[in-house]
Amino acid sequence: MGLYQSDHPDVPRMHGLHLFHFAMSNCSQRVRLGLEEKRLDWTSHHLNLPANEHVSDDYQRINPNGVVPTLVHDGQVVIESNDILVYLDEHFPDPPLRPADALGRAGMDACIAESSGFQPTIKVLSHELLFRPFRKVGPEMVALYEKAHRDASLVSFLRDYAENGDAWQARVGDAQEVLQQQLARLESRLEANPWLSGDAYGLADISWVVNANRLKQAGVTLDEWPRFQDWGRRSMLRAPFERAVAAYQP
Ligand SMILES: N[C@@H](CCC(=O)N[C@@H](CS)C(=O)NCC(=O)O)C(=O)O
Repeated sequence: MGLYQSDHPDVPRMHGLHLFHFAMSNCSQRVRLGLEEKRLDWTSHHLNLPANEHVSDDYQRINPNGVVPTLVHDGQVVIESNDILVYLDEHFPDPPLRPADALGRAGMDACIAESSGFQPTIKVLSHELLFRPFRKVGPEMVALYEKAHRDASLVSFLRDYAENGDAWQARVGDAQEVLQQQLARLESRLEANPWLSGDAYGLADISWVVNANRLKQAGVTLDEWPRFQDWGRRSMLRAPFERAVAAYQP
């Protein structure tokens, strides 16, 4: 569980639910969707990622990984989007978004773990297929980011993206391969269950639908995966998806 003991002086003063997020971040969309499905009120702290607002010392005291989202609930910091979903379901159990039986829960947990493992892949694909026309990153930006961000792997990601050379193309090739393997696993899970969470819509669906939406926006062909396509369409028809994801899209 992504609980973090922050020493930031503002954190203990945050009552209720506070979310540090970015409109177009898929990990932020996931948590906003969880909050909407639960119909919870929350206070927004919007950080503009392309403007590097998350790279400040101040924010890295709240989230040591220097990424969004971060939930603060009555002074408790929770990081990692999928851990935040589970935290919300534990603290606000109505409506329940996890199967009641242990076997069902284990299946759903495994599917959520796959979503966490898929983040580096969707990040590469998003940058290559969707963001590149809008997100120009030059060497000065990389240098500024490197100076301020504590995570070396994020720095090397940004450098590879900015240079757009062999290292970046290798990332894209790997991501395309992982994508097909992952879609095959999801397709097979949907052969046995109407939802990725099992019999009913739940946390695994919330976790994955933001990625399905990203693939759709990026124009990825999904003809080979009809169950996944149908599941994505059903999941995106839900009213909370409109409020948490679609409403934030430009
Ligand atoms: N495992 C983390 C990943 C969070 C993450 O990578 N967030 C992205 C946006 S989706 C971010 O803040 N990136 C900022 C950066 O790379 O500088 C989670 O699920 O919360």
